Amino acid sequence: MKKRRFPEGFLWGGATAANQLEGAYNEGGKGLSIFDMVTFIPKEERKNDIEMDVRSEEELEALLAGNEGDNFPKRRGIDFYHRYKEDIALFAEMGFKTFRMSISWPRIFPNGDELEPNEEGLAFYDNVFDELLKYGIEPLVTLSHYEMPLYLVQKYNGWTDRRLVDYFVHYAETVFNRYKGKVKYWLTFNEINVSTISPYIGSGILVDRVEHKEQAVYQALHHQFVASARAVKACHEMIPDAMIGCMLARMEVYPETCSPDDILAALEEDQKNLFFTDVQVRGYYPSYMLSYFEKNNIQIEMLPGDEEILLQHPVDFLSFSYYMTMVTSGNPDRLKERGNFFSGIKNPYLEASDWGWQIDPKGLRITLKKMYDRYQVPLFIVENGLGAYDKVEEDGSINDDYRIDYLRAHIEQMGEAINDGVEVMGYTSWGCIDLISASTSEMSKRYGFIYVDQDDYGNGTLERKKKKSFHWYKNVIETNGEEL
Ligand code: BGP
Repeated sequence: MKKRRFPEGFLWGGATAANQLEGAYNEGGKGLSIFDMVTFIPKEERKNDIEMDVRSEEELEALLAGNEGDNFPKRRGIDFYHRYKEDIALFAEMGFKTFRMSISWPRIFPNGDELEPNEEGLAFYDNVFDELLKYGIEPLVTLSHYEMPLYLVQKYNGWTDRRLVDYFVHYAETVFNRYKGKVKYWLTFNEINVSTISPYIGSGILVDRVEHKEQAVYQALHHQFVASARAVKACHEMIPDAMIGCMLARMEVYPETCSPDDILAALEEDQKNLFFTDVQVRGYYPSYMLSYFEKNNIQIEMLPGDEEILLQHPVDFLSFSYYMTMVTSGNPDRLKERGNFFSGIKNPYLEASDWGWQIDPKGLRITLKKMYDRYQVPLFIVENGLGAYDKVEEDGSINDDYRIDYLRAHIEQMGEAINDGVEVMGYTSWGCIDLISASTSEMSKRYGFIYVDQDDYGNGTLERKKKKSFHWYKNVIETNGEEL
């Protein structure tokens, strides 16, 4: 068997986000976040798996006034807030070199626009980082993972308002300053390209309040780009040995056939995503996007200095989530089918998960090669994994061979990409411990090596159990990816 060349010091680990695991949504002085108002819709009632029911303005008002109405399972998370020591001990047992987590912005600044941080929130993350470092696990911290303070949505309509740049930078500087001795790896915005699909989740925009949706989304994104670049600048100044990256949801787009029309359609679809990394890694707006703005009557308001800040402070590395690939066509009628999660067209060569996410390990190798060719900066796969239903057997075991197969095939292809010359810093599989799903708020869509006893309605003991994949992944890390 060919030897894989995972470099020494390769950062193996797992990934999570505060809003999906911490719980304690109203403890420790935390303000409400945008995710605290996403409703859980049972599978039978959902029209599709990307539907997220964001509440109305009135409900939002009621939430902010403390009149909470029903209780969403999401708010309980998996209670990491109180159980982090137990969970981190399990990560350490698997041999994690790194743990991707996010800081909940409203735990530090409950409203988002105040000057003084909430000390209790800061202290919580001090404890979490200390616990990780005790085991030699490097924290990899996302500053904003779908969880801005809800107040910023209500008062400013999220990132459409320029003032958020300063609020975010103040938040970033506060946590850089506090954790400079503890955290070396940072990410600015989780899946920054998601705003074009879900403006609320990605940029905190209530679309009912705007006239031209795309205009509002791209203007908000401009503010996020500037905020991200200013955070990069601050991070470099305040923590000289740190590395800070951008993060996007990476989905390769395949043409349905070799017809030039399909190939052009796939290229253009992909450019809409590459735009995000072009700005954050290369440091400027690409001409294809400026032309798209012109054709669609979108005017981005830039202030003097914006272009300089983007150019002078690109990210150190590029990270992404990778779950699936898409297929597109130059023929609009073909796109009306719904056989694949994002694009309509089903790829007949691939299987899909129970949620219609088409599984494509080789696509990971393709995307790694492409992104490295384009940018020549280190890459980091910070999310990858299989959402699946798990069964606890009578003897308490959980035999998740399907998950092992999925991860093995992807890690194998990542190894091939490294053999092809791609520089990869690390790999953190998504939801290393079962947590609440971002797109569906389900608990039963599980990704973890560690099972958590809780159902979609928040019932269960929250007891943690090791799955079969726990032992498998431990060995992968121990052998630095040699034994899969
Ligand atoms: C990514 C998000 C994560 C995560 C993951 C899996 O888009 O960054 O927060 O949840 O997808 O998605 P889901 O939870 O919807 O299965």
